[in-house]
Parts: sequence; structure tokens; C-alpha cells
Amino acid sequence: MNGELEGLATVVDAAARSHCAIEQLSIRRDLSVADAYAIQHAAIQRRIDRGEMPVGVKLGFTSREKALQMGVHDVILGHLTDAMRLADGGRLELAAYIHPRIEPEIAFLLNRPLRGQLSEIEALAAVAAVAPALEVIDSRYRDFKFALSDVIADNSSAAAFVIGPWMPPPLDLSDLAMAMEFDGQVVRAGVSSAILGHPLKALAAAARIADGLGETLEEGWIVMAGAATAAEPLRPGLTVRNVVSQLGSVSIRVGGAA
Ligand code: OOG
Ligand code: MG
Repeated sequence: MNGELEGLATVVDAAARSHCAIEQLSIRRDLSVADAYAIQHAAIQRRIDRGEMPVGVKLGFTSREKALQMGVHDVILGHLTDAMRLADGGRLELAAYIHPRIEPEIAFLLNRPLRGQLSEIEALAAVAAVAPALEVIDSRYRDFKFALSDVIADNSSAAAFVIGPWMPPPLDLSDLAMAMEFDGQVVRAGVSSAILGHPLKALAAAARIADGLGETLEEGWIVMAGAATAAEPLRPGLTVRNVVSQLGSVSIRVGGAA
């Protein structure tokens, strides 16, 4: 990879570590989607070099509400490491982030490696289990504003995630009600069909995008299908829960000062 892209990987990685917002990369240069994924890859490599373990991937902009909220209309991929995972019912420290938001998701656990073009049936055959999930996103860009290449370079805003109890996939994954609560009050409600029409389509999209990057989704990995609703900003003291019909719920508590 060329030196400029390596340098930009250092910039996004340092912004995430220091939780200091940066200017959008695309303001000063033209970045292709391929460049952006190269930056993402190099920034993830820095995490792995520091001892983090890859544990899966996340999709972004698989629902219309998210695409409208952020003004980005392409489905994107990001990488998850063990250091981003919080325990169900655990605590998120706000001080470690810039301007974190949270969104309700569904997660898949893979029972085999996946890549390439898959039908929904093939995608389902690779699913060991599904779970309700919450994703914390934290764009490293000032004011949470970015173009497509910026957000891809910034690992698709991945910051933290929490997975509820794993269970065998229900018969129909496309009709699950999803409600995100702040302190017991529903703040965002949706249905799993908001995720590309069917969450298994998101899993197939993850395999296809990974393939285009020369990557495989590994057995045992988690795939976050993307938010069913728009994201909500976090504030100290909140308990956030995602309740998904037939799957149960997952929660975190938010600690620390704003
Ligand atoms: C990008 C990440 C989008 C989702 O679930 O759609 C995403 C962002 O909104 O900052 O994670
Ligand atoms: Mg998300």
C-alpha cells in the first residue's frame, strides 16, 4: 500500500485511540472506495499488532432510516475486534469515545467460513445462531459528518458492540419487531425487514463485500447486520436495551461524564 494511505490509517487509528475528532479525509484529497478500504485494513492491522483479535464484521447502511440519517446510501463493511465487545448488561464508559451513538441490531454467529455470492438459503446454512445486539458507533470525524470514503476508512464508525443470548434462528427472520429503549422508554422502533428486506440479505452482502476485498468471513465470527432504525446519541446514566421479538433482549449501562 502506498505511504499516503498508510499515513491516513495512522490518522484514523490515532483519532479512535485519543478520542479526538478529525477533519474528513475527503476534504483534502480524492479517495476511492478501494483506497478507503485499504486505509480501514491498515488501521485494523494496527489494532491486531497491538494484540486485539478479529472477531467479525459489521455492516452499515443496510436500512433506509440509517442511510437517510447519515446521507450515505451504499452498504459498507467494518471490522470488529474483541476489544470492542462489551458484556451483555455491562458498562460503556463515555469518556472513551468522541460522540457515541447507539442503534438496534441483529447479530449472526457463523458455523463455517463464508465468502462470495450466496443465496439467502446458503447464508442461513452458515448461521449457527442469532442474537439481539446493540452497536455503538462513534465517527472519528468532527460533527459526525462524512462522505462514503471517509466512513469506510474510519472502519464504518465501529466503536463497541454488545450481543445478547445466542439462539437458533427463528423460522422467519424478516418479521421481528425491534425496539430500542432508553431507561425503559422506547426511543426507536422498527422491524427486521428494514435490514435490506431480510437480515440474511445483509449476511450475504457481508460475504460479497468481504470477497471483493479478498477476505473470508471466518467460522466463529460475528456478523452485525446493520441497524434497523436511525441511531440515538448516548448520555451518562442511561440503560439501553434492544428488545427483539422471538430473540429476547440485550442491554448496556452508560457510565461516565458527557
Ligand atoms: C456508519 C455506520 C452505520 C449501520 O448499522 O447502519 C451502521 C455511521 O452511521 O456512522 O453501523
Ligand atoms: Mg450499525
